[in-house]
Amino acid sequence: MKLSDSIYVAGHTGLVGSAIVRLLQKRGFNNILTKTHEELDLKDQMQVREFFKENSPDFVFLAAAKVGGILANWNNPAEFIYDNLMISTNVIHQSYVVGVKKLLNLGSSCIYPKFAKQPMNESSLLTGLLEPTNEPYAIAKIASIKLCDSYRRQYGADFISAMPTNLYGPNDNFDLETSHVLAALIRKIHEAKKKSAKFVEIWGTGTPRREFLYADDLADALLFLMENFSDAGPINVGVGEDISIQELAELISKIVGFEGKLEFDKSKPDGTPQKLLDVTRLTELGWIAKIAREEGVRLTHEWHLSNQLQNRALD
Ligand code: GFB
Repeated sequence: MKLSDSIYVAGHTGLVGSAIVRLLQKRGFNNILTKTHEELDLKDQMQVREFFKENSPDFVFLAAAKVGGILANWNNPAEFIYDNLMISTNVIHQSYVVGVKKLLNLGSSCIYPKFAKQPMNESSLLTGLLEPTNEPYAIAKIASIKLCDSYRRQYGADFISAMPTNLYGPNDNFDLETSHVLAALIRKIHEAKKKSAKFVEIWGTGTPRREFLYADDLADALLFLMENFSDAGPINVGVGEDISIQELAELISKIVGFEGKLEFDKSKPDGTPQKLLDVTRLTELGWIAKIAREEGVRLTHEWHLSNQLQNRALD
């Protein structure tokens, strides 16, 4: 990739897209193309067609998606399947139409079966039933992998699909109803500490295990894949180790300085019992994660605090 190549980052305001833009800017890329949701609705086929015709980017990072935590997925299945199918279909097809040199499509580790053998290898795709809480989202993401693979096989398009594990970092969503667990626990535990609460509520049993990747590490891996990888099928991006939700809550309590108890609300869903990616393929290509979990949680906590202060200043 040349520094002057035009690179469209779809979803640049989100957790992943913003990390990709930060990295591209740091590396000196000077032709980064972004559009806000108001300027370009990626669900709208005509708008996407016009945008690609006018801009004809060299490279595309497809980081735009309707995403959310376990409850958001469960409560909004129609949006999670429709929005994601429309976004992927429009962006991938128009990238082919204008001859994009390379496209990187982003999925999620929830594409793998609920009871896939751990750590989950890329070959476990479509070998079993999905986790019901996020099946619509997972189906849309599987469809987007198959779109890339089909355009690769039929038209020779260089479209690749990266499957990150659970993510966190700056620009994450901290809304308690719709967020993922790590952001939610930073906020809940921080607020519990401020109120000197005796306990904090954690959804589920605390036993599910998740792997967490810092967004800037993911961006680094994605640029690495854009420059060094070209193949069909998903390629996993993770750190190679997981932690239980209870252990995560304990780690965040330590970082935030909360000394109260953890109370588990078992009426809330646990989701998949374990989600740990097999990252052998990526490691063999020469990439490993660099940001340790404790450091990443600290940075995310700091970001949340300064962002909260900024929001208050604007009130
Ligand atoms: O991150 P999370 O919402 O999604 O939840 P998934 C992970 C685990 O944390 C579940 C527990 O076992 C939750 O019950 N948990 C505990 C909490 N307290 C909380 C809380 O306050 N908020 C949240 N959100 N969880 C999502 C999928 O699954 O992961 C998506 O639904 C996507 O499709 C994404 O793949 C990466 O890891 O279970």
